[in-house]
Amino acid sequence: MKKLRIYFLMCLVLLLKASTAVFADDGYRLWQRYDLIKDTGKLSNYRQLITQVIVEGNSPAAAVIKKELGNGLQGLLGQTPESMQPVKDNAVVVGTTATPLISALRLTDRLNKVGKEGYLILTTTVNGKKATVVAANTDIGALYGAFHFLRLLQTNQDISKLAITNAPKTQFRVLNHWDNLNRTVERGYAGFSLWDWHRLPDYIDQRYIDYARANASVGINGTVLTNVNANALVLTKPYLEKVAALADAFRPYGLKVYLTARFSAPIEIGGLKTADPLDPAVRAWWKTKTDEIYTHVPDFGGFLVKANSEGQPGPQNYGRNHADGANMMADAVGNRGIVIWRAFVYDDKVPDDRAKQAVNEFKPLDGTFRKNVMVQVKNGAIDFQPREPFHPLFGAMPKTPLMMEFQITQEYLGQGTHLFYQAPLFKETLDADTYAKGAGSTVAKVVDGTLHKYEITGMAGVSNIGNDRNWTGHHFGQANWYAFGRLAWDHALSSEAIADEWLRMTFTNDNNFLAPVNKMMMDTREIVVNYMTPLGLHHIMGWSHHYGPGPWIKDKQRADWTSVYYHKADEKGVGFDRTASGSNALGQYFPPVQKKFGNVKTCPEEFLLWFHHLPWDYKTKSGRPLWDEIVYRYYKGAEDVKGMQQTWNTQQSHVDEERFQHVKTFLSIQEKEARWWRDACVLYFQTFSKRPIPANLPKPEQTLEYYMNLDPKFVPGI
Ligand code: BDP
Repeated sequence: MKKLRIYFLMCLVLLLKASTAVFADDGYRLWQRYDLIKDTGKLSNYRQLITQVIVEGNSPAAAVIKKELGNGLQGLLGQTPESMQPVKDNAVVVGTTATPLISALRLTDRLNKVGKEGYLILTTTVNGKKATVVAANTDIGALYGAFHFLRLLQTNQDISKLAITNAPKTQFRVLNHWDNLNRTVERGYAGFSLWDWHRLPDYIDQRYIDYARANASVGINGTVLTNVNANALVLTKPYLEKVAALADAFRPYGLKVYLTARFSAPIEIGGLKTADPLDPAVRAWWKTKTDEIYTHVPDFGGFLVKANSEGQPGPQNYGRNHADGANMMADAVGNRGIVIWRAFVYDDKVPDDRAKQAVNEFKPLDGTFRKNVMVQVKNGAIDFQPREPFHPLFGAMPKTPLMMEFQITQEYLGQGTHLFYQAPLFKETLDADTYAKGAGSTVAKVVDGTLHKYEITGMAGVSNIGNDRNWTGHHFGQANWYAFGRLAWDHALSSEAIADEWLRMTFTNDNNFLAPVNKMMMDTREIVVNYMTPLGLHHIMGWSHHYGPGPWIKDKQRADWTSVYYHKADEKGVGFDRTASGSNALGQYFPPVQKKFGNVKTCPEEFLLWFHHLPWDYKTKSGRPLWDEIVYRYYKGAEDVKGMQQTWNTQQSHVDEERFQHVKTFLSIQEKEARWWRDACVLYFQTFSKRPIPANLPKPEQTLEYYMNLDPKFVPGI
């Protein structure tokens, strides 16, 4: 009897475990969840409008569309629409100009406007039957259209009268993985690299497919597999075979593979004595190597190169310039692909202002690059800070296509554990006006090619993806991957709209959840800036790993790797004078921008200390003296994280337990670390200002010495 009871108890435990497993959600499915639509009205409406799905074509991409729509609709509608012809009423027909049903619709004029990757989604008739049509010029366009259609259902939109014309605004929409061949990820906070080089090429992890699906669903069409601090080994035959296996897995999803090229590869793996880009043997080596790559990967995207930056080899080692280096590789690639040459350069001599170096080196080269070269420029001139003014190169190179580089991974934004929704940061840069051709010459117009009529255009995002089960470490990190893809496709989308889509697909369509959580996401930008680097402060994080505060960092081998170089705090005041009386980095912008940022009265307060060194008693817009304003912002930032926690805590009923607790725990880390930033920075700057922390604010929890002595070990990402 006793035995029986134990047996029953054990069964009960197992049953309970199984049922929580069903309801728990580890976030693996990202925004592609395809759970049964909860709103019963919508559900029955969708079921009526989608009784049949016909995907035309036999290509691998068409097979992917069939599978995705099959799984998606089965999940969302709870029933599988039939797929056999002839067309009946309430069909969804997906195809291209090359497939019979779609070509018979004579959509050529409209399709001519959407290019290779665009699509139409129309409520119309096919063979006299009422239908929803997803039409494109290519299979990949149709795939993007199919994902858009699924998104309409996932976000509970009206699909009864569709007339959508959609095409990407930039051509190359690329993730940059800073993944090393040993699977560590530079500045990666979500586990190890997805690429299991050791098991490749034989073992194709399902993750590769799901990665490609997720990218295709937001229109990302390229992936640089390896770190910009490159290892030449990836260009050797055994690795190229592995690269080819990944490229084969990604191809049906329209995702092309790119590699980083180490400039000294001809020496390291080619046995040459030099890597001089004007040396015929070096040029021949790159040509042969590139041809070899194309035998493995016929649609290889091209190379991404970091040269003469942070100790990486480059053409300057041989007295040549960036164009000499880029053009050599561009010639090797020819019309098969592109070379993306990074403008993130600075040498190791003490510079007058690191912010100026890219313009100094690249602007004179405008017009000297081959047609298939893009220069990839970080959003700001220093390095992915919580807030930076737009990079002065945008607008300054009318004859060279400039590709935007954003950092999706949160190196300077709380790394793996802080909730920071990046779309507002991306948008701030894209919407900034360069005045290159008068008012309205936004960075977005430079990047999408409309301002200077660039022939090729692109946007890159440094990936935040690793082998953590939920891909990005923080569940909300997924939103940044998503937002990058959506903005690379269409930079005119608003941050709120992107957050809304993502939240609906990732969590729920319930408005009681959407409104407060969307607001929380939107607020994170300002909150993080406040508790890390308010009022234009920048580059004051921990040494090398860049984790936590480190405004005291000084006396390192390079001045521009220290914090004191950037904040320049002294007894008189704080901030980097980049006006004509200082480094005059401001002189690199067009005159209206110079004028605006150069005058303390018109300089937006968020960039104040980026451009100006100001006395501690300088009166800020709030009426508070600068010192008090800095303190106020640090405290406000830290306090606002508590508000985020409160918002999240009220959402428990809308979120599965696993993700709810995960986010909750990470928010408590963020809250703790926001206080760490606040207290460490305020105490440090106080040693210069010699002013009190207003009495109504809580005292810092520890001494400055305590914070300065913190020395976290094995921080991920280095
Ligand atoms: C900095 C990172 C470093 C990268 C470098 C780059 O700290 O790890 O290698 O940028 O973009 O932000 O090349």
